[in-house]
Amino acid sequence: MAIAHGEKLLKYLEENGTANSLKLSELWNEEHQKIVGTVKSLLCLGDVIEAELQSNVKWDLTEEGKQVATHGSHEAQVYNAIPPSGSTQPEIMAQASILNAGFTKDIAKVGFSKAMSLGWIAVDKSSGAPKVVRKIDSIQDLVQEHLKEIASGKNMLTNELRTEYKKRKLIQEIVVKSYEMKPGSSFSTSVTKQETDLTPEMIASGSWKTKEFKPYNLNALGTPVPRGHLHPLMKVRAEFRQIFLEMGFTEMPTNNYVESSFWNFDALFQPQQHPARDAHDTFFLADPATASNIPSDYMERVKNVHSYGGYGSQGYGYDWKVEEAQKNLLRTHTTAVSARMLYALAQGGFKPAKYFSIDRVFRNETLDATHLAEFHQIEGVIADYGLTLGNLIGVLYEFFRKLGIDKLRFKPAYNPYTEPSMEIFSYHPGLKKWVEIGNSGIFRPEMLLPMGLPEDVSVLAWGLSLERPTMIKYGYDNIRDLVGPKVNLQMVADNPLCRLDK
Ligand code: FB9
Repeated sequence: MAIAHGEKLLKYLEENGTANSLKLSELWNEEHQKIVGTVKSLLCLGDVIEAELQSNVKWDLTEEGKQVATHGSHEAQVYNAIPPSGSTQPEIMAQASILNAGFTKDIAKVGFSKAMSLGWIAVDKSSGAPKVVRKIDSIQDLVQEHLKEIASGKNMLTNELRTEYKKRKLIQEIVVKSYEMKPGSSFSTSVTKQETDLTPEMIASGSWKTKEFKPYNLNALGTPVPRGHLHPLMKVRAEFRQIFLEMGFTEMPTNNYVESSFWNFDALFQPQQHPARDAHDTFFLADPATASNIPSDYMERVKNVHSYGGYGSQGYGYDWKVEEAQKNLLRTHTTAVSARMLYALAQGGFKPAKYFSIDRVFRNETLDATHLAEFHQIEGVIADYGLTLGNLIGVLYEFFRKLGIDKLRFKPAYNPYTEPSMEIFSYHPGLKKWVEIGNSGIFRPEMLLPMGLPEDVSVLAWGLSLERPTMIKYGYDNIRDLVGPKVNLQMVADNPLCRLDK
């Protein structure tokens, strides 16, 4: 099968030694893409030719520039719109604008001031109403001449003119890719395209006997099969889930974004006047506004510990209100789920347990490049007899070691529901500084004992976000490039697998 322009190109190469696809398309008055197709077909035949892809920057006309090259510059069109006797400015503007078709800019506005500055026109106020008149009998429209030269492939512009025309959006830089060719080691001027299919007709007619068939390319990759892809957040979630499972943790059921204030705050000994419980920080639900399924005996113990103390605590000494506890909200942390799980653990005989959760939480906070009104919280919880802060630190070292982090520092912190509490820091070699990577603590007795947990049981817990490590892992600076309505969904397919500890 012949290759279009194939033998013509080979003969040109034999006579000239080299060839450029762009120059051939101009020489043969043929579309450049067709010449490129010929080059690619010849390259498939083996070493018949050698071709190197080149990128050249050239100047070309914008759509506006093409209009000016055809109809004249804005200033020339305003000049030509003025009759020998002169005219009023509104008449000129109206007439020049009539010529607007195809121009992206208003000719009159651009042209009038340019023609004035060139001294082609003037406003005559000597006789009553101001009139626009020509100051010279004829003009040379250099802009149009220069643009016609550029359109024809010449580029004689000075840097100053190029800058001016670029500023007026009449010309633009374009990158032109072309193939630079020379004869290959198996060069020949007569080639035929190898057949890629053995057809029934070839077999019936016997024509296959005289045809050349393209050898199988056994290195060719298979066609990618369209399939689903995990979002980077879900890839990283799977990695964290694996780490928890390897450490013997059980995943908590987090399939309730809507939570009562009781489980989200009161059960955690977070006082009802705490600022985090304000609508500025929390999304409260209008419907259903109130929760009704809170265990009444447990709620009574929570009320008492808030108002009067107990279990060695003095409490907060305020009038605790059930209505406040019944307000429904979007959970602000997965620690609400941890509270439910620990309460359940206390019913029917305590046994040590290790739980984890990774799911969405919602906070009515100021949005910025790294914070949205929702994020995924990762939380680990360990309930056992006689656990200490040393155990918590040891578990944190093991957990973060599995993420490839072995340098940790701990800073005393405050959480309403843990005492002591620690912020967790890790040294970031890239940023050359210590960065916060999470928070942790030991749940307070005022939280655990009203649940019914034995007095010698202590519960360790820590948390971090899923978005922060994902942004670091995949190199995102803005959270909106990772989640939200403006995300380029192709990134879901393009992003590689995640290996947190590598
Ligand atoms: O994730 C956070 N930082 C982080 C985590 C990992 C990381 O790299 C990975 C290892 C490779 C890099 C950074 N932070 C917590 C710290 C900051 O990003 C912070 O600015 C944002 N925090 C969120 C909350 O902010 C409103 C991250 C989120 C967070 C903070 C605290 C907890 C959970 C999530 C908690 C808790 C907790 C404490 C005690 C008991 C139970 C739960």
